[in-house]
Amino acid sequence: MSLPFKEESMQDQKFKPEKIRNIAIIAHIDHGKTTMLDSLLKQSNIFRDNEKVPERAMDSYDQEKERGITIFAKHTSIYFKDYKINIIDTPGHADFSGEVERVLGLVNCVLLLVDAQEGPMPQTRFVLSQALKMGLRPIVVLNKIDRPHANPDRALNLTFDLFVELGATDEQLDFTVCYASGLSGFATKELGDPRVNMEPLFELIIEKVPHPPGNPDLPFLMQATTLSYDDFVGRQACGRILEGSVKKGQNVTRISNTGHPSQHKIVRIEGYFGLKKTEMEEGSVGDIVSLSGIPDIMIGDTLCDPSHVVQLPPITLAEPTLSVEMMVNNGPMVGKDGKHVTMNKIRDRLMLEKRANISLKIEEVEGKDDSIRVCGRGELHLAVLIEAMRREDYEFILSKPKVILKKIDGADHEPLETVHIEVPQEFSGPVIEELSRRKGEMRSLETNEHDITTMEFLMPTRGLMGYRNDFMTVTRGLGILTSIFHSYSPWKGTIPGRLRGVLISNGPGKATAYACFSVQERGSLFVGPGDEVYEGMIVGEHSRDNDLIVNVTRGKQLTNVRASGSDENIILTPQRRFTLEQAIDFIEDDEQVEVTPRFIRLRKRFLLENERKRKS
Ligand SMILES: Nc1nc2c(ncn2[C@@H]2O[C@H](COP(=O)(O)OP(=O)(O)OP(=O)(O)O)[C@@H](O)[C@H]2O)c(=O)[nH]1
Ligand SMILES: [Mg+2]
Repeated sequence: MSLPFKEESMQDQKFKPEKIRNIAIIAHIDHGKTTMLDSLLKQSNIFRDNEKVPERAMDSYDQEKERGITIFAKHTSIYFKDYKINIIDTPGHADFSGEVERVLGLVNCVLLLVDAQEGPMPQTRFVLSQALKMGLRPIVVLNKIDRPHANPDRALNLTFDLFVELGATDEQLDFTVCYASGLSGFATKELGDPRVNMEPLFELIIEKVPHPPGNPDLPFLMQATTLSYDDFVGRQACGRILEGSVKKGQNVTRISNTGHPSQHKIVRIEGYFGLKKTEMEEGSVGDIVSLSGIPDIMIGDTLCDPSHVVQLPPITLAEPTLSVEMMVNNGPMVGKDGKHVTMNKIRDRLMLEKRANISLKIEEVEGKDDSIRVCGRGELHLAVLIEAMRREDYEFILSKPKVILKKIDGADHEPLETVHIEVPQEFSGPVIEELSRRKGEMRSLETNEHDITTMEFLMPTRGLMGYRNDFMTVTRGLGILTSIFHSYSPWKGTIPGRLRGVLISNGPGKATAYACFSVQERGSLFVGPGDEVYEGMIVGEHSRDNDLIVNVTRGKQLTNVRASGSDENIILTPQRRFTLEQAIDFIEDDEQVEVTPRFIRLRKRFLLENERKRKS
């Protein structure tokens, strides 16, 4: 059965709270949240026949498309029968768990997606524990049942065990289950039911998700949960209306986190119609809306009716675990590529980011005015911000990320992570060996009938840093590695770093094919002919454990007699080019990454300092 096409004007209709459903889709990374939303969007008939709907339509941010993962939680509204369903897509990568924590306050239920082949994974545990803590009763969706080795019964049993383990109440344990394939676009209430469309899931959402609480006759009340930015109206605050309603042009009071009140006029109210933002005249209780007109609004701020001022408790999130120092580029190539190179520019950009990206922390570095510390939830959390800044023409230097230590009973404690690994069995040996070297403790090991070995380790975040590149190489890209914060534990002692040294350029110039050819025997090169290098720049990885100073700019000596054909015979091995994360992952304490819009260069810190001393 196909539902009638919905007109955009539906958005303007007033929905009573009984006709609104607010729900978030949560899961481990890649378990199919965004793809499931594609099917829900398509089958709610909000697209015209000739309208092209992109794959993973909700992943609209450029880095989301490129990386194939969701980074920011985003909401949309779809319509089923006479109901309005506000659905929030959330990221599954552990580094963005702050996004999940934050949006759970908006919804009254979650769809917990579990890959029917893989079963629950570390991030399933995290997001489920958050949902249970909030008192929500999840609907469990065993997803990807079209996969050849899907085993929904096993996945369901493991999910049930996880609920028990996380201390679910009897009510929460009595969860509703459905089976689905977001990719094929069907959901069924029983495993054997005909696989037709998503309607069974739509019906479950209407039937099982409690409607939002709140009284339409009380004064307006809302909390800013997410921020967005619009070129015309500036900053927008998104949240669920907790009580009453709000009209365009109405005055509201904003209470900041510090309790400071200010008066504002609402200039625009927006909701969603599928992928489009649409304007509304009025927002009413239970609905999720974006409000414009409060220029300095911050996450967690309360918005309320001036006649009835209350302050809602602030939104708190788990602390960052990793920090990186961002410094002004003091290298010889400063300003050649990037436009914004001063500390003031960098600081302003970071402060702007902090407003919306609240699991980020920005700190001054004592005694250094050309440096600022950025703290986040993990390497990817930081890398997404750094990549965004690069694209906006910023240029700076990064130090090796450090874990953030906590003093507990006077002793230093460091973050530990649970690391979940899946590799073809033949690669398990080298993985185990390397993780043990990095102070990983194996918790479980299992090989299934398809020769896939699944392992779980508990290890210091520090030990995992720098391992991801290696893991991908060792497993030839076939391995899966995910990790999630576990706890703080007493400092585990020294962890050996990279096994190999680096090749360092002895001076400035352009790399030549001739010089690269002779240096490449020493290890693998990161630069190729024509690349500009400078003294102290890391141009390759040595094949031994010590660092080596090399000359990659040397030209061939001219002789009176031209040896025939000698230049043409040079065959260079392709250079290794780093992505931002790979570069950050690669460096050691005395090394740095130079980030510019077009280049990622590595350098040895002390050599540059020596050079400066010599010059001054
Ligand atoms: N076989 C099969 N593959 C699916 C299904 N749903 C999603 N996939 C695939 O799984 C991969 C991840 O899908 P996404 O929808 O991006 O997963 P996600 O949960 O949104 O991932 P994150 O946002 O990064 O956490 C993609 O390659 C999809 O094509 C499904 O029902 N069946
Ligand atoms: Mg996604």
